[in-house]
Amino acid sequence: MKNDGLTANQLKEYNEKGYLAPIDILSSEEVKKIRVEIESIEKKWPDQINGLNRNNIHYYSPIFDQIVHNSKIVDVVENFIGHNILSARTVLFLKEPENKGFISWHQDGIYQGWKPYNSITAWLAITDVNEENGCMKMWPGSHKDNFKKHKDTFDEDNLLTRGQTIENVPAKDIIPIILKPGQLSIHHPMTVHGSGPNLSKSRRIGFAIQSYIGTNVEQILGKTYVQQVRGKDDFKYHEHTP
Ligand SMILES: O=C(O)CCC(=O)C(=O)O
Repeated sequence: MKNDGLTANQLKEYNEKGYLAPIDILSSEEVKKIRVEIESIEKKWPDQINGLNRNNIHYYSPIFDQIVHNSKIVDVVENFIGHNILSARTVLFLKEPENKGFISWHQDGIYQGWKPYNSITAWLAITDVNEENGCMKMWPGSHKDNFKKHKDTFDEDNLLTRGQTIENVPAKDIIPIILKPGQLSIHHPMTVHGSGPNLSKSRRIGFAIQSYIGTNVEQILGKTYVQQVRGKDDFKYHEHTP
């Protein structure tokens, strides 16, 4: 799928299913540089991108900052949330080889505290991402049905903080999001999704911008730090970081 402006069918697909993938963004050379950057950060500061430190790598790594501001990604996002765009936090989702870590079924928007739901999560594959290594899986159309009850399980292999999960997700409807390095998937804040463990012998790495939000979006649960990505912020609801 080429990202030279989304087609009417792609726009329709996102609106109907609550996600869109794959979208070509980075070349293999660009992806190689990101792998080198991750490995060099890990060498210099071994605990820097573990656990909670997987958050907001774009604040200290220029390469990740460039991804957040990548015009191809922002062009895609603009189709859905308008021209005045902020980025909130980012997460480097790194699953080590043969690791039990998984992400239970959830909707991003329920905990983000943003209203209106004018936001979108963008997830960039840094490695091949497939069913064996724990790709994301989506429940198409689930974004149309409001928020669902999340049960806290505190499962130790669950990479979500409270192991929160939606029960009774219909297995027959689930679609795996298979991506090549440099490809993007995007999803709506109410789309139910999750991901399985990495059963392969290599790392599975994805970089999620969680999320891009329209400047008209307010925070009702806590505080959001943002960067201006495109357009201007006439609302000034959030604290801007450099
Ligand atoms: O990387 C994963 O496996 C899941 C990521 C996710 O749930 C998200 O970006 O919303």
